[in-house]
Amino acid sequence: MKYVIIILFLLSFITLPGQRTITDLNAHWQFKKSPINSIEAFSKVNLPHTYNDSDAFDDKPGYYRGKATYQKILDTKELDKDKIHYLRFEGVNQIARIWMNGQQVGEHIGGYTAFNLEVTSYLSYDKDTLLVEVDNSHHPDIIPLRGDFTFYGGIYRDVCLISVSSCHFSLDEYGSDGIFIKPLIIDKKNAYISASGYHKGFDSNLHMVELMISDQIGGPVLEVNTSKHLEGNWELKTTITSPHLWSIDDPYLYQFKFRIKEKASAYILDEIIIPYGWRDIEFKADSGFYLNGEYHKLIGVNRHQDRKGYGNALTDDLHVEDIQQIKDSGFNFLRTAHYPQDKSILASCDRLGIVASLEIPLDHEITDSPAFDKNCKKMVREMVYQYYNHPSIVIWAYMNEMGLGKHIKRDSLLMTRVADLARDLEKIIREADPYRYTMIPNHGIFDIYHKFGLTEIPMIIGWNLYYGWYESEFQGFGAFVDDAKKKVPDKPMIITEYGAGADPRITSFLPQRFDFSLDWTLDFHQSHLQQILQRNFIAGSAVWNMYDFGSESRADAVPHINNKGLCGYDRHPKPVFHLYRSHLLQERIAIIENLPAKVLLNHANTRTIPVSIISNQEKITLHTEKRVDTLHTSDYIGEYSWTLHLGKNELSLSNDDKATVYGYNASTYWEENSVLNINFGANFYYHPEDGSEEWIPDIEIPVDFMTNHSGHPFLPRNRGVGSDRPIQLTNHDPVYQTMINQVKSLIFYIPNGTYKVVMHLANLDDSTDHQIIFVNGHQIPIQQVNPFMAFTTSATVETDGSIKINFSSKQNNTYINGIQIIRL
Ligand code: GCB
Ligand code: CA
Repeated sequence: MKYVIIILFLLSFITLPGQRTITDLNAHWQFKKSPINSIEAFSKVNLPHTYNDSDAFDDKPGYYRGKATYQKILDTKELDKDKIHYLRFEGVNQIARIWMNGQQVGEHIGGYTAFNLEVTSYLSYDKDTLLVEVDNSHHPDIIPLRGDFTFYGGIYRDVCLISVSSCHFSLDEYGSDGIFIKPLIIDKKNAYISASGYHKGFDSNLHMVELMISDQIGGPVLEVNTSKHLEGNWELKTTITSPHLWSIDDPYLYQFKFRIKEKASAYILDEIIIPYGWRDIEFKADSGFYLNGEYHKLIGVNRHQDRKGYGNALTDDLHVEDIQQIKDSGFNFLRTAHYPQDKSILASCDRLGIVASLEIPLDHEITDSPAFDKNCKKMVREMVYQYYNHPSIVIWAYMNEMGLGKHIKRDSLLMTRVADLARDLEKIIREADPYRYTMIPNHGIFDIYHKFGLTEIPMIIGWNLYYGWYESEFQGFGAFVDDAKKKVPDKPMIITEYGAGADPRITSFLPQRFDFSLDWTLDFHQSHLQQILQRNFIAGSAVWNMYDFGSESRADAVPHINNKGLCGYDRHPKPVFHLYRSHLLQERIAIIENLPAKVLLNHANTRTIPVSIISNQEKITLHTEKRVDTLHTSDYIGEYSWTLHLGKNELSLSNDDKATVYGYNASTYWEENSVLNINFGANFYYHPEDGSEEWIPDIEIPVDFMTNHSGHPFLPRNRGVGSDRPIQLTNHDPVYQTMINQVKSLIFYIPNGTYKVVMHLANLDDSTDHQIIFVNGHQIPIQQVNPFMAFTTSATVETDGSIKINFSSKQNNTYINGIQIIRL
């Protein structure tokens, strides 16, 4: 086996004469998480690779932000000595310094764009040692300085070696193809083609540039060529009649084959193939987005590039999978969150028909230094040049929420600086690409952006709005955008972000803001989608976010994760994902959600339970055990919340799609179950990821099953339930992040038998003092522990009809986070 691999490896370096060859360099690297000259031993890795895939998720605050070293021995014996050789790195976060055989070849700043480095003169054509020192330390001159996402370090996108003839399309233009196809005016009959670019080693007496266009199935369309060139530039112009246009529903791509040929022999010296689609785009301030003259409401998502188990080091198949899922859900718009993403993402948008917006990672903060500006300007150029030929891209954006945390008076100098930088970046983009739109996404404080001109400088204004999450009311959204529109009537508007957090493990029949329940996000998105659809001046919107993503410093229900995804960090859809599908897709969808929730019924044996049903059907029939309910939708998205009255013998609900709610009669609970988990201070059900028994919120337990004397839910914040701090020594943070305090006693009415009572504790509150707990009169020891650290203590008891737990402390600041009762 080894033998075969070596042969393949050698073969891969044997280049064809003439055309460029591209050799994959992802395999067999040596890695150490320390600087180049450290004595630490190397370990083996393959690319793409990050060194923060685990430390950005552990209990220890922070993650390694520093230098790391990658080394690879290149076997270059078979490499063509007549060619010119470039290394291409698609993404290294965030500074890369490259050495070949001990000599420094170059450096690249910025973690989200590609770069090429010529290495020809460094090669020995035998064995060459390639060393890359990567540094993801905070650097005041390199963006992002701040942001709600993890800045994973590493060579996290692909690396290859490109070998070209001495006459070739330039590889020195900001990491681009060196070819730029301009989407010139299209009328339905003609597309005017203008392609230009840079070449190296070109002699107009000997060489020519040729463009062959073929259609999607390879049929020839036209051919043009030129020998003219001016200081390394070339340009080709032609017209094509009756072009098949690129659109969302029919993303038709032509194939543009660019060649440099020897005139005399027609010998091909270099060739680049670019899939390209013609489309005409227009944003109107009043009525939104037009593609080839046809109106489209853009309904889309943001996407971050990391995924569970991988950090940001995803292979292309995983990137492409995401875009396929986005398209399959009916979305037609993508904002690549806060930075340019892998080329395979944009290639997929081209191929599948998704309109895209790209952005440089200038988020929240700037540094007042020439080096900072210089880096931002270079990144903007790299973005525009590298992604120029993607028909799916319609917007270049270049800063996000620069007014966050700023005060209109106190920070006026700083905001003026931001606006100056915005003007510079805007100018660079418009000069480099006058065929697309520009945008600045702002957060929901209108005045600070308007005052300093950030609503005037770009062609489109983006708003990131969180009404019903950081702000209290859903309806605040409509009020904000209506007001903003009145104040800036002549600019197109896009909702660049809106979203609410949901832990995939949490459901609630009484959803509240900041409880991280899946149910609250259903209410949130139902309202927002409606408000967006009602307003024609909103050209488009992008949910924050399609997927949960890593944000190391976050301490929500799932620490280190931003949970605003429609799908989880593992890409598993949450219920709210189906809400969008039901609106966007024509096909019938009916999903009943609410993870299995064990509803305890009191002795009256009836209860009202809201059930979340998502469907685009007008009528849905539900078969419960004893009856058939017909439910009617009342509006165009599909009303999704019905109320079912569970009666005595109607404890389980099912329909063709899924069974979801189970009822249990309190008086017979212990005949059918052996474990009861209660989460105190919570309004939500917690379903552990490992599939173990769910935790029922104490407020869902009927009083004839359990009574609580004087315990109050702990509500430390002005929003949500429980603590927003991560809890150490457990993965079940939602159990410990909520508690009741000042509790005197809890009484469980329970059949006679032997039970183990396990108390789950984590002190969330400074005022809570040392407490003593008695279970059926027996004192059980409680250690004094650090706050925010989970621990349990237990007692086994024989009961005669009840378990009584008494709490006492000197200052009556007793507390309990969770209790398990296990029948032995
Ligand atoms: C924002 C930011 C984004 C955050 C998001 C949130 O406005 O632009 O980076 O992740 O809010 O979830 O708070
Ligand atoms: Ca709790």
